[in-house]
Amino acid sequence: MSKVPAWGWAVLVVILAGAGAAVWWFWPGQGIELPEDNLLVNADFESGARGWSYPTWSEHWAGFEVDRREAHSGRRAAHLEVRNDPARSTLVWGVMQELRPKEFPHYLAGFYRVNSWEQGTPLMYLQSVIIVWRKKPAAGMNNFQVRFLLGGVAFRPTRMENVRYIHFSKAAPVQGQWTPFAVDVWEAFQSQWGYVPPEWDRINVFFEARYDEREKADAPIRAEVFYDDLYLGFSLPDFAQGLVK
Ligand SMILES: [Ca+2]
Repeated sequence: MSKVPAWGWAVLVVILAGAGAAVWWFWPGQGIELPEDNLLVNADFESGARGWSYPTWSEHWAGFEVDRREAHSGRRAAHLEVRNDPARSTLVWGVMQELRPKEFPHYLAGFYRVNSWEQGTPLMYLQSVIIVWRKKPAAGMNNFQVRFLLGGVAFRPTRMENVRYIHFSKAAPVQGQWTPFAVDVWEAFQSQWGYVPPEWDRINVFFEARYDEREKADAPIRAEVFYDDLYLGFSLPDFAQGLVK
């Protein structure tokens, strides 16, 4: 039986480590496991924009890209390139899905990443929004919402009858790293509206970067924002343990 020299084992270890790294790099969706009951389609953006949209009819919306600039899992993430538009005092970048689940989702979670953040105006922030569309309008409202503030603003950005806010963070967004967030949607609707919605026509969920009420004299705005591995469902993802607001 021939004896393998020590350098032989060292070479083998280097080869196996390289192969492992290659698998990690090329295998889509690596890096995170989201619960299987996720209501969101293509939550890791590895299938591009499939399942995601935004309110194209709204003059306040600028949309999104899915690209390979950054990725929390796999190779792709939603990319929001926030830029000042002098013609619009309010502008939103983001991704949206429209859902008709049988039960009201319990947890919302995911990851954002901010690579630059030049806050040229006070109301510039990240948020996730859940809109519940009623089957029939009540109290003059055809929908009611909870908006989860993820960073950039320490107070309520707007005052609208059908909107309530929960702060996940009042600080400026964390820069240069993927940052997890998680909220208890049932608790949010219970505390803000007095009940967990028992029925709905449909539910919209948004993940946004935006500015509001920008004055023409305000400093320029620039930000690079990414979202990846988003979750809306009935289980608390492993990464979200201890994070929930
Ligand atoms: Ca991804």
